[in-house]
Amino acid sequence: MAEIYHATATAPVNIAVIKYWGKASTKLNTPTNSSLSVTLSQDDLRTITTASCSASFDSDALWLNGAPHDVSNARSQACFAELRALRKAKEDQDSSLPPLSSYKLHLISENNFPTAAGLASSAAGFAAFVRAIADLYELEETPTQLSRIARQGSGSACRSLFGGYVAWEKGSREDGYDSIAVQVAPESHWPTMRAAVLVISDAKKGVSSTSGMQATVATSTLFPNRANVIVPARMEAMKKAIAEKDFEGFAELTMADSNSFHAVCLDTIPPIFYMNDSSRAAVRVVEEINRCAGKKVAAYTFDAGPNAVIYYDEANEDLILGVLKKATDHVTGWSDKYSRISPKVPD
Ligand code: 2P0
Repeated sequence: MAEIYHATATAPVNIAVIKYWGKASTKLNTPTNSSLSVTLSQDDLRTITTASCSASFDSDALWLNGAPHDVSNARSQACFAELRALRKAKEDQDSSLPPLSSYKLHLISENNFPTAAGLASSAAGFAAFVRAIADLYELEETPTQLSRIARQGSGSACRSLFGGYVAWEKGSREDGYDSIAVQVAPESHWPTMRAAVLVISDAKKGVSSTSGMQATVATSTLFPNRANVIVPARMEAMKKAIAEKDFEGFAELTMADSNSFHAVCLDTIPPIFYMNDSSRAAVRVVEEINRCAGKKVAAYTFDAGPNAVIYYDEANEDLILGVLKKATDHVTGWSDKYSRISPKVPD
């Protein structure tokens, strides 16, 4: 029986505070604008993936939460090809290495997301996919170098190779080589940041991110201003707010950018609705918390679905979670479950 080589890796979920929405190149999976996210704790939300390879395997294969998944798509194939090329270069330099680059790969992947979380999993999924194969191949590439590969699997995945506060710089090269993720600050820089995930629906989203963003780029008249003017300025302002641990600045930018993203979705033809009445109730509750506090102590953000992620500082936890808990009794459509998630991950 041929030897089986394997390695296991985990990757966390990230939630963007400056949103990625729009592709410059669908082939390279490069974005129209840079984005910035906070990585959540692996204790709460993560994908764990075991990659194995062997001369005895017949084909590349992936099992996700126990079910077989197709890997013939261009995105998975791009990740396999790039990682194999890096391994092959190592083997060419050192003939004592086993020829893993020529073996088929098997991937077994599990999410530990709370069943009703309804959170996007492609970011953690492709980050763990790339990390596990890189570990199996004993690649020495840095997380930023690997982010270039994960980006081709799913854009937001490039940010899940880091903990803390992470920017995906859109890059300017034709070949996408400089469209990569970098850590803006480690988690330890601002360790009191917290996030609550308010589950509104765990249903699969109606419009996929990929088709939604392509429709927005093609039809929204608001979109060019967002991508070319608004977001570049917000990226700089957000990096400054994080550097200075300025929660009010962070909150203002986070909420404004979520609203801007959902506005360009509404401006798409036909319009895309990710937020619903229960999402909007969450916005009103956060606005009310901030009004009563006399300053911004909570910041909502919504991705391509109705669930709210609410960032706050640990110092205000009792206030924020207390109000959210009370509100869940009155707002139709909110699950009584919400997760308090710490963005703490090892750096
Ligand atoms: C983000 N989203 O920055 C934004 C905000 C959704 C809303 O990244 O086509 O699944 O795989 O590159 O990464 C979702 O898009 O899209 C996303 P693909 P992805 O987190």
